[in-house]
Amino acid sequence: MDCLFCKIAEGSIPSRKVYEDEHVLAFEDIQPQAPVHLLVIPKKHIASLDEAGPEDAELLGRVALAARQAARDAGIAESGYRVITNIGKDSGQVVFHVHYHVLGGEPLGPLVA
Ligand code: IU
Repeated sequence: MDCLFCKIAEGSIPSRKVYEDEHVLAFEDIQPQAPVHLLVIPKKHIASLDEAGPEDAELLGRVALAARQAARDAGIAESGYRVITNIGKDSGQVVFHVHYHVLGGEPLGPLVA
């Protein structure tokens, strides 16, 4: 499987990790779109949220809670932050391994202007 985020999850490609447990990894986005821009991924390969099945429910809950924890650890939880996931090409998804973007550290504009 030639998947960049699988390689980051297994450690064969380095990343700036901010959270890791048995199932989930969070790391800094290489092209941050906000003062804090983290990516939170399951270590299991799932191409997008649309590809997830009922068997992934607990894992995706872990990803959501890891996003919350990473935001707290980054110091952006009190002022607020955004968690988003792109699904498919019209959304702008370019890496086909499900990931939640955690954005914050400044007031964020509306999602659609
Ligand atoms: P998207 O939702 O698939 O569009 O987001 C992919 C993100 O992955 C994007 O914000 C990139 O900056 C980020 N990224 C990264 O952090 N490290 C990489 O080596 C590559 C992309 I390629």
